[in-house]
Formats: sequence, C-alpha cells, structure tokens
Amino acid sequence: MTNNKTVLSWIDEMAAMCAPDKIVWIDGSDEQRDALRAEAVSTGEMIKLNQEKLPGCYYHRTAENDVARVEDRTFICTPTKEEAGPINNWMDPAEMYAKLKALYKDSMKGRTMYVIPYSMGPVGSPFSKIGIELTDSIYVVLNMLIMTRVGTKVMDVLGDSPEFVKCLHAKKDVNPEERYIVQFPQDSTIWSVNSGYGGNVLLGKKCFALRIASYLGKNEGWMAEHMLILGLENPKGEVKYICAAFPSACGKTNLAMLIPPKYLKEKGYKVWTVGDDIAWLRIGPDGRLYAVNPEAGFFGVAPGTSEKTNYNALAATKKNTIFTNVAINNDDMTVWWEGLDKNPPENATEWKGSKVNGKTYEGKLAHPNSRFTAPAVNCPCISSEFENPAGVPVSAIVFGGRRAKCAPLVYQSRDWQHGVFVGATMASETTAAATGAVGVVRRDPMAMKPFVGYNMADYFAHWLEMGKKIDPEKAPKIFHVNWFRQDENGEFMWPGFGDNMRVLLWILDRCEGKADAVDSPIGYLPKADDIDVTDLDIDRKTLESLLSIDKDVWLEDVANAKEYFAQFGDRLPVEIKEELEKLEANLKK
Ligand code: GTP
Ligand code: SPV
Ligand code: MN
Repeated sequence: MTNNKTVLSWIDEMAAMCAPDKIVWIDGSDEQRDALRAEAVSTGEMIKLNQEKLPGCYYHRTAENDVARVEDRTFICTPTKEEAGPINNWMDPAEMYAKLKALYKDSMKGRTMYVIPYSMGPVGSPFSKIGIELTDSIYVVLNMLIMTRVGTKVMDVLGDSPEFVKCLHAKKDVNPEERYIVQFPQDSTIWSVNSGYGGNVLLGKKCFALRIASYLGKNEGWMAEHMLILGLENPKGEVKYICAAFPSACGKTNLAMLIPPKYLKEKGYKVWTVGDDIAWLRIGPDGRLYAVNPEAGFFGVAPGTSEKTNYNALAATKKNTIFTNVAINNDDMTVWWEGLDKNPPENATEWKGSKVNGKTYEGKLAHPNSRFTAPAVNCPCISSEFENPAGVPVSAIVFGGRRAKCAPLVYQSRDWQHGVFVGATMASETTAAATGAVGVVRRDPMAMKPFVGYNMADYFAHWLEMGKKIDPEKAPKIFHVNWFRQDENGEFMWPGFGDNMRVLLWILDRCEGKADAVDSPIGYLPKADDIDVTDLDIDRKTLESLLSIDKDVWLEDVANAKEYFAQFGDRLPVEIKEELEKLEANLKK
C-alpha cells in the first residue's frame, strides 16, 4: 500500500517486537470488512445480531475487568514531569518504553497484526491529521472502520511524509495489573497494552484526537477539545454553530442530536449534528474560530438512549453498528439496555454473558458504560457540513457538568478571559465512563482532565493565547450550563434532553445581543422570563431556583478551586488567579 520508508521501518520494528504470525493492511474496502466480521463471528469475538432488524450489526463483550477508560493507568510521558504537569500520570519515556517493550515482546505470536491507516478529520483537509494503528484485535479494526476514515486513500495523502501518529495496541491477556495507555507527545507515539475496550484501544479517539492533538495544537496554534459541535437552524434557515464541553457521560451525544420541543419544531427550528465528542478548532482566514469533528462515527453511551431521549442516536444504531457490553434479547437476537424501554427481554443474556430472565433480574442487564459504535452517516440529523474540510464557524462555546447544587441552569461569562476561567473551574460528579467511584465531585477543567496531553496550566495559557488571536468582534461567547441540578429529594429540577433547546436559544440570543440578562457575582444570568417555557410543565419557583446561586455553596467551591489551582504553582496564568480573586470578592460583596 505504500513505499513510505518511515512507515515501513516502523512497522518492521514493531513487528519484530510483537512477533505476529502475519501482517494485514486494512484498505477500507467493504469486502475486507465483511471478511473480518465473518472471522470475528467464527472465533466468537463478535456475535452476529438479527440481520433483518439490525443489518450489519454485531455484538461484542469485553472482559469484566475491562469496561471503561483506566485513568490511573494512563500516562503522559514527556521528557520532564513538569511538561506533563501535576494532574497527569508521568514516567520517564525511556523507562516507560523499556517497561512496555517487555510486555509487547512476542505478544502477537499466533496472531495477526492489522495495520490501520486512518485520518482524523476529512481526508486531506488542512485540519486533519493521519495516524496508523497496529493492533491484534479485529474488534478494534471494525470499530476504527466506523470511528475514523480508513484505508488506501489515507496512505495516498500521507505519501512519503514521516508525519503520522504511531499507534500500537496489543490486547495481550487483558491483565488489569499490567494495563497501560501511554502517550509520548514528543514522539507522536501511543502505546496501549492489556485492554480491549473503547477509549483504551481505539487510539484515534481520546489518545490521539485529544491527548496527542492537544499537544500538537499548543505548538501549532490550534485546539483539540472534548466538545460536541451542533448547528442550530432558525425558521429563517440560518444556522449558528455551538461547541459544548461536558465531561464523559454528561450529555454531549444527547445535546448534539437534540430534537426541539414540539412548538419550536413547528416554528421551524432544527438541530444538526456535526460532532458528539471531539472538536478540533482553528482560526480561519477571516479571524473567526472554526470547528471540525475529527471522527467519523459515534461511540455513544447506550443506557438511557431511547426513542424519547435521543431518537436520532437510536436511529443511527439500526445498521452497521457494533454494540459493546449491552444485553442481548435471545428471542430475536436484538439488543437491550436500561432506559431503552420498559420491556426488558425475558430471555436475555446480560452483559457479563449469563442467561437470565430480564423481567426479574435484579442486576443491570447492560453495563452502565455499555456503548454503541455507529457510523455518523446513519444519523438522521447529520449536518450537511459534516465533511466540510474548512469546518463550521463557532458562535458560542458552552461548558457544563453534573452539579447537584452549585451551578445554575445557565450563565454567561463576561468576556473571553472570564470564559476561560469558567472552563478552568469546571467540576462534575464522576460517571461510569472511567473506572473508579461514581458520583464524586472532581475538578475537570474544560472536561479535559483525563485528556490533556501536557501541563494543564500551560493549557489554560494556550486558551488565553488563542483568545488574543481571534478577531474580538467575531469571538465566540462563552457560557456554562448545568442540566443536573437537584432538589432536596435528589430529583433533577430541569427536564433536560430536548428541552435544553430552550437554553440554547437564550445562548444564541445573547450572542446576537437580543436577550436580556442580570449581572451577578458569577456572570450574566437569564431572568426567569427570558427562558421560553411554552408547553413546559415547570413552576415559576423551580425555574427561579434553577437560575439562582447560593453564595455559601459558591464560596465553598471557590475555596476548593483555589486549592486545586495551587498545585500548578507559578505556572498558573495570572489571569486565572485574578479571575478567581474577582469572583471571591463579588461573592463576598
Ligand atoms: P461520552 O461519550 O462518555 O463522552 O458521554 P456524553 O457526554 O456524550 O454523554 P451522553 O449524551 O451519552 O449522556 C450520558 C448520560 O447522561 C445518559 O445516560 C443520558 O441519558 C444522560 N443525559 C444526557 N442529557 C441529559 C439531560 O439533559 N438531563 C439528564 N437528566 N440526563 C441527561
Ligand atoms: C469518554 O469516556 O469520554 C468517551 C468514551 O467518549 S471513550 O472512548 O471510552 O473515552
Ligand atoms: Mn467523551
């Protein structure tokens, strides 16, 4: 497929270490994909689902100990610890390479090494970057074929260039004690071993498109962010684009594919999906910020996805989709998960593989982090700009997380610097997307805590720097939202999902200077009258409470943020410190 000397000698070196029986290049053809599907079914790696109801759909179950990203086993191996910063795991690159080489040695004996050339972003776009993943897992190959643009066309664009990200994955024996997800930013290299799950092994996603790409972006003057991209079309047919950063399992896929409430739909409002997880942002020739989705598919959380909550995501999973760790309905070989409907299959296989009666089973039939891998082209609301190599112009940036008490439904930052501070002070309750405790509040700046490929303090500085380069007249306005505020009984106060559109409309109105706001200690808050609640069953008191802030809770949060920022020492940009002091003073006024 190529004469590229850098590529060929790197593959030789990796093959000498891993010792596969054979090497197979992935060309991106349907024939090869179909043959791999058949092979995976014959070995039991994948299960064929009902091909009438779910054409091209397959099922995969991972090891019980291997169901989410492993943040404590994820490393950023820069030459010095300072470059990786205080919140990333770090090890000296030479030491890490030596440790991993021992693990990779002969790990592919008796197995095939697949070579996957892939493009993050439309093939050949100036936004795009190329990676090559070597893996011994057909599951990884089939997922990468959905999540990225793969094959000969990518090698044609690469030509003789040595500029590609070198990704190596060996499933080995999925031993959690020896599992490593390692980024070497200076070498554009990613090594993953002993996992077979999602973000740990689909190396184009979090490892490349966020960790390595954030490092490249810092050096090259662009940004890689954990953000969805959506286009909101008004009844006049004008489309405005919004990027939103929420931590894992906090609602990006849902917001990206939102269906407006009935009365807004009837007026002619529509939402178009450009991306649901990652955005690469560059300043265009006109001084505006533009966004591209580097991915080609959705690796979405299954539980909670239903016709009602996310019709578009569900529709996207009806063909050529891989389901991981959901439950199987053995009567008709379809899939089920909590929240799909109120009718769990009687004749079920739960995610760990036991046959159970789903109607009476007490445990979860699907793992809380079970996922679908669906091609973006399947999505009924995929944007016509999805393949636009120049990206879409960004009007607003939205940060958000799960905050039971602190953050109001929505507020706007005063300017770019304050907006960067709002992103930097983000916090959220942890979810099942990563191993570890669920529901614990942790600071997660810009939803990038697990994904920043260098020192987080320098990342804040890069955000501030980017703000200076964007034409101030055209700079996106920055907001914060919280769909997850709870009342005294622990119930969500805001209906969420499609009704989040009501908040997006206030956001876009603010961008155009059309909506009112009240100045508060934390930024601009909407007045209760400014959120359109037509047809919505919400009382005035609840709405007012959603838009209010409790100063004592906020002062506690300020103290927590101050402690958090202290770990960055002198590297923390003074602007962030100034904003924190301003916020504290405002709250004490
Ligand atoms: P990653 O793929 O891990 O990055 O997750 P994500 O940010 O795309 O989250 P996703 O949209 O998959 O939602 C995760 C969970 O949050 C699902 O169980 C959803 O049902 C739930 N959720 C999403 N939006 C809302 C909302 O507006 N309100 C409430 N209460 N729950 C929501
Ligand atoms: C996330 O955890 O943010 C995901 C899923 O999008 S994974 O690809 O596993 O990182
Ligand atoms: Mn994500």
